[in-house]
Amino acid sequence: MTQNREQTLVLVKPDGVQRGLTGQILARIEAKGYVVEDLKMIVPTREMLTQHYAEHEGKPFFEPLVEFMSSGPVVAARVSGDRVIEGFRSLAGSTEPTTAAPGTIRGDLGRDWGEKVQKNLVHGSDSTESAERELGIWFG
Ligand code: RTP
Ligand code: MG
Repeated sequence: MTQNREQTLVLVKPDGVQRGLTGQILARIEAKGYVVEDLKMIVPTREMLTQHYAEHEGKPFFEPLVEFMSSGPVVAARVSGDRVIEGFRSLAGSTEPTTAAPGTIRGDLGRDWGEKVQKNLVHGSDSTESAERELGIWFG
């Protein structure tokens, strides 16, 4: 069988940390069989977030997103496993928590709070290129 061991960046966003869901979220990642290789809690700087969300610069939700993401501590994890990039995105569910499928992190634990930014609990890298770039930003 071909192995495709990858690493991805997972973030528990400020809403997830503030709601006390970090443990549950990490438990779901581990229960699926992925490995948490490194872990830290930080309040990200604007500069880090501008790099992290470079693809969204100029979009209407960019400013509120940076504001929200720097509003409190974020838990960053380097997670490994075969096809973990795709696998974690699937576990996280679609971006909008109101309609994310039940069974996913966003679908089970998230909802709409009537705000400008989708507070959707987690981030996961969306490609091998993004994962490499984002792990560099968060873990150096
Ligand atoms: P992420 O990058 O955080 O894993 O989420 P994603 O791929 O599902 O979503 P993406 O399109 O990359 O957007 C990044 C984050 O920006 C916030 N967002 N808010 N219109 C909105 O209110 C809006 N659109 C995007 C979300 O927090 C989203 O996860
Ligand atoms: Mg994204």
